[in-house]
Parts: sequence; structure tokens; C-alpha cells
Amino acid sequence: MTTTSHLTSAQSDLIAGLPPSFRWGVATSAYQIEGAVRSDGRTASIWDTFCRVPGAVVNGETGDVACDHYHRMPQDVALIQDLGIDTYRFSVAWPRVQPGGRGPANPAGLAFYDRLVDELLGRGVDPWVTLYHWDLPQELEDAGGWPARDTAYRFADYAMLVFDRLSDRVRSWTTLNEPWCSAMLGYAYGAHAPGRRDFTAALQAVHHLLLGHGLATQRMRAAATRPVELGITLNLGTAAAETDSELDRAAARRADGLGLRIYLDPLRHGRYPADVVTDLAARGVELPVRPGDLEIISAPLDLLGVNYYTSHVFSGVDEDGRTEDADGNPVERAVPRGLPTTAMDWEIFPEGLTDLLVRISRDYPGLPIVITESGAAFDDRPDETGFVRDDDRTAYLATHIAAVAAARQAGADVRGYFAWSLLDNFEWAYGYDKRFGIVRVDYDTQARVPKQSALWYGDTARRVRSGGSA
Ligand code: IFM
Repeated sequence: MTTTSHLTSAQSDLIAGLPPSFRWGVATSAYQIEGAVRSDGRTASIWDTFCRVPGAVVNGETGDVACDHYHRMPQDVALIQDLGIDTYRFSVAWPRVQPGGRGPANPAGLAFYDRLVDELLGRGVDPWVTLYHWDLPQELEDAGGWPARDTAYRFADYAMLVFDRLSDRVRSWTTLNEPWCSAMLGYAYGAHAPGRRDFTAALQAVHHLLLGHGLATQRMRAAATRPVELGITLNLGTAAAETDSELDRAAARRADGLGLRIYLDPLRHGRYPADVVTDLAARGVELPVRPGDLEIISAPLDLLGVNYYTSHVFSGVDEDGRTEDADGNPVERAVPRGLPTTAMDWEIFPEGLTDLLVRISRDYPGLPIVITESGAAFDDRPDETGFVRDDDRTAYLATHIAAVAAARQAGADVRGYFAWSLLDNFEWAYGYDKRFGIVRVDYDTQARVPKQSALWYGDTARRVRSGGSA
């Protein structure tokens, strides 16, 4: 077994003990890599619009060109195969497939994903489709966006356009990527497209994203003519209290409520958590639930995608000793643990991944899990050949994969790990400043150079798949 100096021998053994069936993937998303935003009938998404808002994105950068993957797709797929990775999770751009978000499919847009799927299958790489990774057609935002109920129905229609075309060859489907980000970063905090700051709208968005997921899941299930795996991907972490005080424990409970339980409770138990509903009522917010919605949202799932980057500790007291913010809402302050951080300033805490997976398995049993994203941005320093010896990223991947293996040993049914990301790419409001890729992209030449982390990851995948004999 290949080891890395960043692992203890116990961690190396954990990774070596993963079963040959464990899936080793890489993930990307459409707006972050494709470019070609005006090609072949694609119309604007909320991110095309948001990138043009002064100050919204570092250096005013956009996804107009990104990694030019739209034109370099065959080479990028060959790279995945060469690295020895077995699954490629990509997202479909809604405004490419259904410009404007309504009506019939755009044949040229669908054709791109059709070619991508064929290219992957031809190279022995399993395609994994994410239907929505944040690029809502601008026209749907103009009509109210995710806070409007109709958007859920528009999403299900769009999902079926893609499903009808690709499900003869694609088995694995994720409806939404990280609805917390779509709702909270997009509608409450204004940090992501569409840049709104309206807490009530954000909670309406939460419900309509989940409704859209449920509607799409029901329709895909009914239409499937071959075995499919249907799921949703959530960005999750653990939320611990800084101290045992009542205030800190309440802050951690609220963070867990709005970060994890408000998604997993309706998806798995068919109800919103009572404490979250009470907390929201205290803020004058009611989820726009109609009769029958929760049955739709809790439609059976085949797997849960978990995206893990870090975990948090919460205090109910701010740095000035106050327990309420300027709006009179109780404080939830993330308190650093003092751990090493990535270039995003996110603390590196693989133990949180083990704890999270064990907890999900306990509270929401019976649902296989795949880590659909995990990875880290660091300030890479390429040598004169463009090679990046990214010990930090390699260690991040290795310790998090070991954390997954530890969770499996504790009984969690985790079936795969997908590194975020295949390529350096457009990191949303951070533009191109933050590099998450295991493959370096030179944005001047669009050259791709696998980093050390990519070589380690692919080599490890090969060895585990072959039962240690490769
Ligand atoms: O780049 C993002 C991705 O689009 C969604 N999950 C988190 C990643 C890193 O921030």
C-alpha cells in the first residue's frame, strides 16, 4: 500500500482496508469549469449576472472562460482515466439545457452532456450527474427564484429533460448540490448569486429547493427503465458547543438545526424539526409548507451525498459578551479551535467527518452515503515545470479518507469518496484566487498538470480497487 508521510500507520491501514468496491471519484460543477457561457444557445444564469455586480466576486472575475472545459472535455476525461479514478461527478448547466428555465430542451446543450457521458463510458469512468449546482436560469430568478414555489416545478421539468436523455447510460443522480448554500449564501447573506439579503426569502428557498428535489425524485423514479440511484447532496459538518453552558449548547443546537436537521429531517422523517420551527417563528418566519409537500420531499432515496470540508464549534456569546445581535436574534458565533487552516481559512478537522458520518447513520439510518465532495484550497507553488508538490492537499485527502474508513469501521455505510476538485476552477465569490484542484490549471494557457495529490489519489484508488495488489 502506498503510504504518505502525513498518515499514521493506523490511518494507512484504515485506507488499505477499504473494500475494492469503494468508489474513488473526482467532482466538478458546470459554471466552475465549462466556460462557453454564450455558446450553442446557453442563456444567462444567476451567476452570470452576479459576477457582473461590482464587488461581488474577487477581481471582478467570471466563469465566462473558466477552464474552457466545454471545448476541452475529451482531454479532461482522458485525464480522469489516466489518473485511475473510477467516477466523475459533474453538474449539468440548466441554462444550457433549457434556456430561460422553461419549455423544450435545447438540443445543442443536451448534446454536450450526451457526448460527455459517452466519452466517460468509453474510458471506463462512471458518470455521476448533479442536476443543480447553483446555476439557476436568470429568467427564473426574475420570476421570484427559489423563494417562489413555481421554481420547484420548473426544476422537476428540467430534471426530466436531462433524465430522459441520459438515464439509459447514467445510473447515479444527484438532484441538488448543497441547498444550504443556494438558500443561505444566495438569499440570506448575499454572498452568492443572486445576492439577496432576506432571511425569510432564504427559508422559503429552503422549502422550495427540497420540494423541487422531491418532485424530481418522484418523477425520475417513475420514469426509470433501468436501475438508478437517486440522491441529494448536502454540505454538512458537526456543530459542537464551546462550553457546556446553556447559551453555547443552544447556539450549537440552532446551528445544527439550520445546517443539517432542516434538510435531513424532512427528507428522511417527513417533518421539519420542531425546535427549528419554533426558533423560526420567534423570528417571524414560517416555512411555506402546503398539504402533501412533506410526503413529496420524503420520497424514497437511494443514497445521500455528503460534502465535507470542516466542522465548527459554537458560542452563544459574541466577542463583546452580547447574547443577541443587532436584530435581537440570539448569537451563534463560530469559535476557532486553533487548528491549522486551508487557504479558505477553514479549519482542518478530519475527526469531524468520522463523527458526522457515525451520527448520520445513527439518526437517519438505512441510507448509504457517498462523500460527493471533500478537498482543500491551498496556495500552490508550482515549480519551473508547472508541477505542484502539494503535501498539504495530499495530507488533507489522506486524513479525510482515513476518517471515512474509520466511520465505516464504526458502522457507517459509506461507499465512496470524491475529491473536490478535479481541476483548479472558479471558486464562486473568490474567483480564481483559491485553488482546490488536484490538477493545476494554468489559466493563461489552459494547460493541465496533475499535482502530487492527484498522483497519490489515483495510485491509492488503483491499489485499493485491486485489493492491494496493484
Ligand atoms: O467549490 C465549491 C463547490 O462548488 C461546492 N462545494 C464547496 C466547494 C468549495 O468551496
